[in-house]
Amino acid sequence: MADTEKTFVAIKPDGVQRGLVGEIIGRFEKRGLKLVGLKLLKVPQEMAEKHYGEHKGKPFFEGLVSFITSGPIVAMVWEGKGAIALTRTIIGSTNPAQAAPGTIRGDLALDIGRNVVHASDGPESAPREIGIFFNNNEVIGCWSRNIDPWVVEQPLTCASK
Ligand code: IDP
Ligand code: MG
Repeated sequence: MADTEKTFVAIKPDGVQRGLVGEIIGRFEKRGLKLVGLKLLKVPQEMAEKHYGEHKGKPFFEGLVSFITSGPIVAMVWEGKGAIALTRTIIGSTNPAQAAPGTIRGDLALDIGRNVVHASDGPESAPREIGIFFNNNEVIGCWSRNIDPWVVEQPLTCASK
């Protein structure tokens, strides 16, 4: 059974510009994930290069960094059972042309360079990316919702997290 995890998700500048913030946040909320961190920010150049460090040297790197720094993004931390893999499923394939209908990219995007959303791709990148965008005291990783028992059969209590 998958454990409760935290993962980093961002609505990229195209998603903010297109007025998709509410739509995108709503998809994670409705799935049952819990919002534990949220901010609107303009990403500084160095932060963008660090976040996308694994892509340095690739042909799309410069364009990607200039795109991600071009306007405000919505940075979020979502928590839930198996949240890291689940969030990747919810956003869909990197190239929206191949993303399944029902996914965020499959429903709301069509170009790989304007794919509206980011999500950490695994258990190493999730804490790394959360740490780039959030201080510890900005992640509220221990709040319980009354709906939790309606979302998971055995919700974790804060003490056991
Ligand atoms: P991911 O966002 O699904 O994790 P990555 O391979 O990590 O995909 O790539 C990071 C981002 O870089 C993508 O979301 C996309 O915005 C951009 N990107 C990746 N490959 C290309 C490409 O071939 N052309 C243009 N942009 C790309
Ligand atoms: Mg990635």
